[in-house]
Order: sequence, then C-alpha cells, then structure tokens
Amino acid sequence: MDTRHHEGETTFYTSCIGSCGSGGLCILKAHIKDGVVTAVEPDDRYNKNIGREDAVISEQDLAKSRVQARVCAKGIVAYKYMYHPDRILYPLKRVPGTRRGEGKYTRISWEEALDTVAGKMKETREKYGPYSIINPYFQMSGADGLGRLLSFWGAGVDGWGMASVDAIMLMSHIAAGSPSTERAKHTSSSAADMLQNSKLIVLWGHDPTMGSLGPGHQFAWYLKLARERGTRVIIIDPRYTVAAEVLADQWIPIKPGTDLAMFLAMAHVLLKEDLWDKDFVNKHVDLNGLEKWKRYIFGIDDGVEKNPEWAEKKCAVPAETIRDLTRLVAANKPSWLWSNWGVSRKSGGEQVVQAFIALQALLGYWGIPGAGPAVNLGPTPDIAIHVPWGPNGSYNIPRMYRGQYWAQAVLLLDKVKSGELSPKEYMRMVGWRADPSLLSQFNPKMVFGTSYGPFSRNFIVSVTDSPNYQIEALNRMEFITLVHNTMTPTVRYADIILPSRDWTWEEKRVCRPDSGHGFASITYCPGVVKPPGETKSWIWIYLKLAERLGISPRDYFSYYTSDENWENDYDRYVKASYDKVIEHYKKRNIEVPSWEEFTRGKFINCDDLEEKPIVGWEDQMARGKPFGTESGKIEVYSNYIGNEANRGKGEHTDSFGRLYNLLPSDWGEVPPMPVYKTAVRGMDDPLSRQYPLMLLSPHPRYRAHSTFWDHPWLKDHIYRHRVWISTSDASTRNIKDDDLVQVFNDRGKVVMRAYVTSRLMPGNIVLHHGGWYTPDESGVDFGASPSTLLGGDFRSGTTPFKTTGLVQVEKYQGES
Ligand SMILES: Nc1nc2c(c(=O)[nH]1)N[C@H]1C(S)=C(S)[C@@H](COP(=O)(O)OP(=O)(O)OC[C@H]3O[C@@H](n4cnc5c(=O)[nH]c(N)nc54)[C@H](O)[C@@H]3O)O[C@H]1N2
Ligand SMILES: Nc1nc2c(c(=O)[nH]1)N[C@H]1C(S)=C(S)[C@@H](COP(=O)(O)OP(=O)(O)OC[C@H]3O[C@@H](n4cnc5c(=O)[nH]c(N)nc54)[C@H](O)[C@@H]3O)O[C@H]1N2
Ligand SMILES: [Mo]
Repeated sequence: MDTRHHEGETTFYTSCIGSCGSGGLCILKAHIKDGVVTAVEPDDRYNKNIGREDAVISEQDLAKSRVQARVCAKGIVAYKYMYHPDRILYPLKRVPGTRRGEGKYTRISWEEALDTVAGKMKETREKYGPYSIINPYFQMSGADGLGRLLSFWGAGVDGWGMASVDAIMLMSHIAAGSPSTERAKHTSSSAADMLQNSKLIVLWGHDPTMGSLGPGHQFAWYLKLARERGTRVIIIDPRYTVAAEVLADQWIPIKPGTDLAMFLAMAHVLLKEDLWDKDFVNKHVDLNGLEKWKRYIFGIDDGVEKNPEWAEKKCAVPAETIRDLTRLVAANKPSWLWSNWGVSRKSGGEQVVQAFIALQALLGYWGIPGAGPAVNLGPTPDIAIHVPWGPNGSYNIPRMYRGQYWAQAVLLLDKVKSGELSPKEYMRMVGWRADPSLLSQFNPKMVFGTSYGPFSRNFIVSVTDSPNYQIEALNRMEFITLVHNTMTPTVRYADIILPSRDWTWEEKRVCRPDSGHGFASITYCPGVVKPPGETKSWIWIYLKLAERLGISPRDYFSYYTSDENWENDYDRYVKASYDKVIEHYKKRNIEVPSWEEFTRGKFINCDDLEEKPIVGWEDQMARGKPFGTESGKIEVYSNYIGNEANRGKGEHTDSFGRLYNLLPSDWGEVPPMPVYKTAVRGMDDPLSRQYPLMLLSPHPRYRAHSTFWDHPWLKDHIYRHRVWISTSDASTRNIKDDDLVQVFNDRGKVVMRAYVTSRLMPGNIVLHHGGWYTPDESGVDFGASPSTLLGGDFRSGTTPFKTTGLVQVEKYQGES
C-alpha cells in the first residue's frame, strides 16, 4: 500500500459480520483516522505478503485452516455503507397525515421515541390482551433483545422457523434424532476433511465461489486444490453457475424442486444393483422403516418403480446419468456428498432432506472421514460465547405462526371470525405451532419487528410471501416500530424508527462464526468506529424500553450499573463472553490468548486447536450410542410423523422430551417417509399452463440478501439486477438482452431488464433474492423483488421458505 496517502492512520483487525452466513468469519484489516474508516485490506495474519498461499503451505497447514480468511467484495466495501446518505441517524417519527410507505419522517428525540413506543406497547396490551404485539417473520430470542424484554413484561408473540435450513433442521431431529441444539455433535471440519480424504465430490445446488458456506472463498479454494490433486467434482444445478464453470468436471442440470426424484432413483440403483452398505444399514438404520420405503421405491403397492427412467421424466436428468453417478459414488469410497440448503428451501423440502439422509445411510457415508457430515447444516464449533444477561422473565413467548406466513396469520383471522375458515384449517395453513387454545386470544394490533442483534430484517422483501399481502397486514396494525440502520422498503412502513449501529464496525463484540466449512475461529470486533448521529447499541435501546415498562434495567441486563457507567458495563459484558471461551478451552487443557492479547488482535483458529479434522456422529459411530430417535436408529420412515395420534398436539416433543422446534401442530401433507409429490406451484402444477416458467430466487453475489442493494460501490456496472431468461424462452417471446420485461403471476408483477443467457435450463427464470420492492401506484414492483411473485403453499404450514414459483414473462409495453 502506498503509505503517503495513509498518514496519521492506524490499523486494526475486525471480522465482517454480514448476514451472508459467514457471521464473522472473514477478516478485515482496516485503516482508521479520527474514528472514520479510510481503507480496508484483506487478511494478512497468515502467510504475510504471499500472493499464492498454496505454494507455501503444508498439508498440516491446510488441515488446520492456517490460511487467510479472505473477505469478499461485499466485505471490502461494507464500511462505505456506514456513511451512506440514507443511513438512519436519529429516532424518526412518520410525518402525521402521511401514508405508511411514503417514507416521510421527522427527527425526534430518544426520549420521545422511547416514550411513544413504550406507551403504545402498554396501550395495546391493555386494549387487546397479551397476544396483540407481533413480530413479523421470526427469531425473537428469549435470551436477549426484545424477546427477553417481553419475557419480563408478559406479552407478545413470535413466528417460528429459520429462513435457511428449516427442512434440514427438522429432518435432522425427525430422522436422525439430533435437534438443532445438538448441531455441534454432527459438525465436521468439512473443507480440510474433504480435501484430504474424499475420492469424489458431488454438490447439489451449491456455488461456493460466493458467500454460501464458503465465505471468503476458502471452500471454493479447497475444492480447487482437491481438483488439482485429481479428485473429480460434479455439480447439479439448474443454472450453469460460476462454480459449475470453474470448479467442476461435470455439470448436471436438473429441473428445480425435483432432486427428490433423483435421490429416489439413486436409492433404487443402490438397492437393485446390490451396491448398498449392509453392515452400516443393519447396524444403524431402522429396518422396519426401510422396508416400507423399499416397497415404495420398488412400486410394490403403486405399481410404479422409482427407477432412473421414472426419475428422468420428473427431473430431466437422463436415466443413464443417474445410473452412472450412483455407481460412481458407491465405488469411490468415500464420496463427499452435499445437498445444499436452497435445494430443500421449497415445498416438500423435508422429503428431499430425508431422502438424502437415507441415501447416505445406504452408502454408509455417516461419520467417516471424507464423506461430509451427512446432515448438511454446516459446521458449528461447540463453543458458546453467549453469556446470559441474567435470569429470564417468566413469560414464554408463544411461537404461533410460521414466520413466512405472518401476514396470512393476520389476514386469515377475519375468515376465522366470520366462520368462513375453521380454526383447524386456519392453523394448518399458517403452520400454527402454539397451544391451539391460544388462537381465540390472538389479536394482532401492533408490530414490533426484530431479529437478532441490531437487525430488524427487511421482511417485506425477504419473507417469501408477496409484499402485496404483507402491506395489507401491516396496514391493519395500529402501530409499527422497527429498529434499523437504513431506509429499506420495510422500514418505510414504521411509525417510529429506532436507529441502531453497525455490528461490524461500531459495536464491540466477540465473534464466533457458526458455519463456514471448517475455518472456525473466534475473533474480536473492537467497535472503534465512531457511531454516527444518535445511533445506539441495540442492548441500550431495549434496556431503555424495559425501564419504561417498569422492568428494572439491572434485571434486564445484569451487567448494567448506571447510565454514566454504560460503556464500562458493556465492556464487562463483552469480556465475559471471552471468559467463556477461555473456560471452554481450559477444560481441555488448551491455552488461548489472554483477553489483553485477544483485544489487541490475536485470534483463535479453532481448527488449529483440534488434533485432527472433526468428523461428526462420533457418539453413534465410535462409541456405539443409539441415535436420538424413537427407534434409536436412523429413521427413513419417521415413527413420530407416522403416528396420526401425534397430529394437532400444539407443541411437539420427542420421546426424550425435546421440542420438535420446526414441527407445526398439524404438519399437513408431510408424509412419514420421502415419497415424490408434484410440488405446489412447481413445474408440473396445472397452474403452469397459465404461468409456464419456473422462477428461481437464489442468493445474490453482490448483496447479503437485500443488504447493500443501494450500496454505491456494488450496483450499476458492478451488479445489474436482471431477470435471467434462457435464449430459447427469450426468442419465443421476442425478448432481447437488456429489453424491459414484465414478470407476473396471480400474486403480483415486477418490471425489469432481461439478461438473455444460455447459463440456465429453459423453462426457468432467475430473479436474485433481495431486490428492493419499489411499487408504483398500482403495486407493480420496479425494484423487482422475487417475493412479489412468491408465497402461498398452504398444503402444509410446514413448508420451508418457498423460494420458487410459477410466472409468465413478456415484453413490457408501458413506460419505463
Ligand atoms: N453473497 C451472498 N452469500 C450468501 C447470502 C447472500 O445473500 N449473498 N446468503 C447467506 C445465507 S443466509 C444463506 S441461507 C445461504 C444460502 O445458500 P444456498 O442455499 O446455497 O442458496 P441459493 O443461492 O438459494 O441456492 C444455491 C444454488 O442452488 C441452485 N438451486 C436452486 N434450486 C435448486 C434445486 O431445486 N435443485 C438443485 N440441485 N439446485 C437448485 C441455485 O441455482 C443456486 O445456484 O447463502 C449465504 N451466503
Ligand atoms: N425469494 C427468496 N427469499 C428469501 C430467500 C431466498 O433464497 N429467496 N432466502 C431466505 C434466507 S435463507 C434468509 S437468511 C432471509 C434473510 O432475510 P433478512 O434477514 O431480512 O435479510 P437482510 O436483507 O440481510 O436484512 C437484514 C437487514 O438488517 C440490516 N443490517 C445489516 N447489517 C446491519 C448492522 O450491522 N446493523 C444494523 N442495525 N442493521 C443491519 C440491513 O440493512 C437489512 O435491512 O431471506 C430469506 N428470503
Ligand atoms: Mo439464510
């Protein structure tokens, strides 16, 4: 770096805490002057001044992730976003007389903002009872933030579900007896393990050249090294992705939402050709259930064999390709098999996961080096850094509706009240997960949107239910408040906005990324950037609200002593979370940097502290313990779901009393074992006659979801938000590259320019997730958010975030 331009600056290390899933994995070396970031460089803590790390590092270095945690383009420019002109700097109140969504606000004091919000909370509870304040979406933790506040105050309801991995988490519990709370037990240091032990690598729906689970590009880089050593890589994706282009030996296009058919046919080949691992299956699989599944696979009852020829008709992968691939993965032991999250983030996603679990069981690919973790949740180090804020209050926030159906939960209530919809039907549709008797008291009148930390989520854009419904639901509310940093399409609907800080730069924090294909580390974010305007720490915001609701701030946040001491109190809290880390390693006789060293930039590379790469399921494989299912075995057929007496119970628990966190009271049409069904709004739905194209909404390379949509350095010629359409679908519609087109269905319409490409299977279009909903007066979305066109699989409220749907595309005739 040319030092002449950097006089008077100091440098420090911090982790990038984007919502890209890296959660603090990637390292930034930042320059700062007078509290303002002036420049950012990539990580240089390993292999300083080395351009090509693979030229200098050893096998041991690779196994222990002694590589730079390289940040992506988003991370490098993230600091610019702190100084964006649309940053919310002061508490804001919607200008009286203006409509929600117009985005006209006036600055108010913190006093007025907090008094108003607390006042509205009290008024709402008084008038409408405890179940009247709702969080759209989900993820109010009971342990901190708003959730903790409500646990003391005794009102409020939440949605349930995760956005990313619901189907996997649910099936991990149902089929393998491992709830998400035990995720660390079946983690694996995947990248090193894969590089050093796998004979073949097969990835379904995974592009590790961008953020997904390969933040900082390390996973892609390990894949590249594996290929250089002769390990073949096969990628199965409807799109010819960058990974398919630069990292794969073979690309197999597949119709989206049909991977289950492929998995069934692969199981068919394994069984038919006697390629399955009998020892493993006899030892670890519930054989009664497997018999039932085999009957289905061989078509004993329905007369339809689920062989590769059958699957080809569903998924468009040639039968011979399926047969070859199955023989390859059985012969190359171990093969590293990974079906990524997007594959099961759709209706019927649970079956996709359960079939994949079963397939790997037939191959015996559980808990052995080089085969991946079998349940694809992403590695999680077994180290908690969350320190309790004190004992919790006594109110348990009921998780009522599936987060993605929050608007439906509000709107359909009218039909229940009018008798048009039975309570039972309502509960099945919205994925009710609470005690059924609470429904009669559910009376949503105020929205307090939250998530974890300072984020309140951009749900109008990121919930996969059309904003047209969400806005209708928002407009039923008497009051809306959101904690946020920038003027997103969602924030524009708030009556009061509480401005919060940037987690990467403005708040001190100990960071433990919870996924990243290995590369687990613990780092320190020093929070040295001067927070702009009157933005506040999220903890402070909730603490001050607690005070106004009659909760002692010390009860709320046990580190609190007084307003004057706030900075110190907060520091003690941050240090306490590092003490937990020291304690954790001390138990294993491992010494880690002291607090002083840690805060001066030394970090913990967790992979380096392990003797060998971690391989999951050790309890079951090495120690002979049973799986945590009813049968003690891997359940290809779920004994819990198979028992109809369990349906409709409210909250479900397994035979050990552990909550099935992602199972609604009535699981609708989820079958006990993976059987193929035509997806609602899938390519074979009768609706496809009207809307013949399948919309895919994958995650964007140059945004984290919707974050950075308006980042000046990540748009225009860097990233052009376009609808991808295949050359053949474009030519039959007379659409040329860069033409303005409209994409529409019965839920909404978006208008944008087309990217005509051969990188996509005909019959599909792609609209990257996170475009900012920008409606005209008639509700046509010129920001082009895929959510505008999504939603509504009510066959079961279980369905994971539905990120695909049917649409039609034509040339746009209106004015641009
Ligand atoms: N840059 C960036 N990185 C991110 C994020 C981001 O927004 N931006 N978000 C982060 C988060 S929170 C998450 S959950 C992860 C999500 O990561 P993923 O779950 O991997 O997300 P997607 O991009 O939806 O899907 C990945 C690939 O699957 C393909 N695909 C879609 N449907 C199917 C199908 O039915 N079958 C098959 N075989 N392939 C299919 C898509 O074409 C795409 O190439 O990414 C994380 N990383
Ligand atoms: N169509 C479609 N929809 C999807 C998906 C899909 O694949 N397709 N994927 C789903 C998935 S997996 C996920 S995880 C969700 C994500 O959904 P969201 O959580 O809503 O995602 P973001 O757009 O990242 O929203 C985060 C918000 O927090 C703000 N923010 C970011 N960093 C900070 C910070 O440091 N401080 C403060 N105060 N605020 C900050 C941003 O401005 C942004 O408005 O989307 C889901 N929705
Ligand atoms: Mo996600």
